[in-house]
Amino acid sequence: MHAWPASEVPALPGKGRDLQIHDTATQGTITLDPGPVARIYVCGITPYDATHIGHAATYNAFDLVQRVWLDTKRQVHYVQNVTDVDDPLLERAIRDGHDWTELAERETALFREDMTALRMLPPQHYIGAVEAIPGIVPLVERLRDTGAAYELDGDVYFSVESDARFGAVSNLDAEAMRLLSAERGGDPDRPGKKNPLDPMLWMAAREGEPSWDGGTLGRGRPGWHIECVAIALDHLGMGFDVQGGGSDLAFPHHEMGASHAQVLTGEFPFAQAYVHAGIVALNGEKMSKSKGNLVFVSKLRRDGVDPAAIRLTLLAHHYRADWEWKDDVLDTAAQRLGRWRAAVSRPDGPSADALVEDIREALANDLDAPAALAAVDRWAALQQSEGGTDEGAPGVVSRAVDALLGVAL
Ligand code: 5CA
Ligand code: ZN
Repeated sequence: MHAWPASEVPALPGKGRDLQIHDTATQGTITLDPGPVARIYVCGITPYDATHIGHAATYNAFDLVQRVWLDTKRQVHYVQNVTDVDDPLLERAIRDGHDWTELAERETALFREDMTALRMLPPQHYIGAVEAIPGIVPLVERLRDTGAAYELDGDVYFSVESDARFGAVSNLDAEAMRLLSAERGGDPDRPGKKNPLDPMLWMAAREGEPSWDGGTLGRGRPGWHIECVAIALDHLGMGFDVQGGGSDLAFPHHEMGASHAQVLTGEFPFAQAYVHAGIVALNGEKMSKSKGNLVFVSKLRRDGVDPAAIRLTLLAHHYRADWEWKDDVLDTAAQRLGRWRAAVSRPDGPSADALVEDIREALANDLDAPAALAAVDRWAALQQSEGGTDEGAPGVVSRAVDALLGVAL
């Protein structure tokens, strides 16, 4: 699949410092130490509805991770998937009388437009589940052949007991895992499973549903977790720096993915850090396609909202916080954008050297975007009240806000 066009990242004087980030697995802040090429996998959308603000907030967090790395003069190798075949997509296509492939293509195209408008850096590899199937099948066969997976009425399940480290990503107790498994695509109540938590790796072909050649597995389609594992191992390999997604992916998705990969390769860890963004709500409930309480990025754009204001709204919330979308969050961001644009449009201003370091420091400290915005606010206020004589300053601020926060002034 193709991704979307990259917006330019302006070069800044000096160099940023290494990223410290909260890791769900160790439940603490760790300093990442990527090589010259930092590696990140971010779980992509299931394209049965348009990009909403919750998605955008999560992708904003991982865009910041990359901007911090780029500012340390590293390259970034970024991989993202598209879950372009899965139960919710097929159910929605049937409900609306659409062809599921057309629905997936249409919503993925819209997602690309939204990401471009929001200046999110594109992945180098943007891979659909369907195109990953030839790589998934041998992994499932290998898990089955080594006894880490078993068949149940033609479907193939991963045995969580094959991984001594199972549970170490999300740190949940058995009861919490069981509840979340039922809520998030698992089938803990299906009779015949070795462990209720065991997730499906390969689903045998169902009447009326799409299916693919699965070699010795028979026709069918892949489970959700093995999809991301196959794509990540193919393009990044074990031990990549960051596995990212919203906090609803910690369990079961990232837990199962780590187990699949660790059992497959005998290596540890799958990812150095498991990083999870908070959940955006609307009217007191998680914004979600299944509930339908959504604010779409594309709708806001059609209504004439500046994408930079949408991005500033996301940045105004710490990525780990759960927050609620309200009408005034966008007004506040639009006003801030107006103040910043006025401040950088003057020919000179107060020195920006300290500001660039403040933004760098804020972001390197567990992506504290609100602190970065506060620093720019202070510079803009000083520009407004006292001005300054540094002729390069407005340009430096403009470039720093673009390079580090993805906002074009
Ligand atoms: N295709 C899978 C990942 S492999 C999936 O979860 N797709 S999704 O479309 O449901 O979500 C895409 C990303 O947006 C995930 O990281 C998810 O955690 C995040 N996300 C979904 N809803 C919200 C929300 N309300 N707030 C914050 N992030 C969200
Ligand atoms: Zn995923």
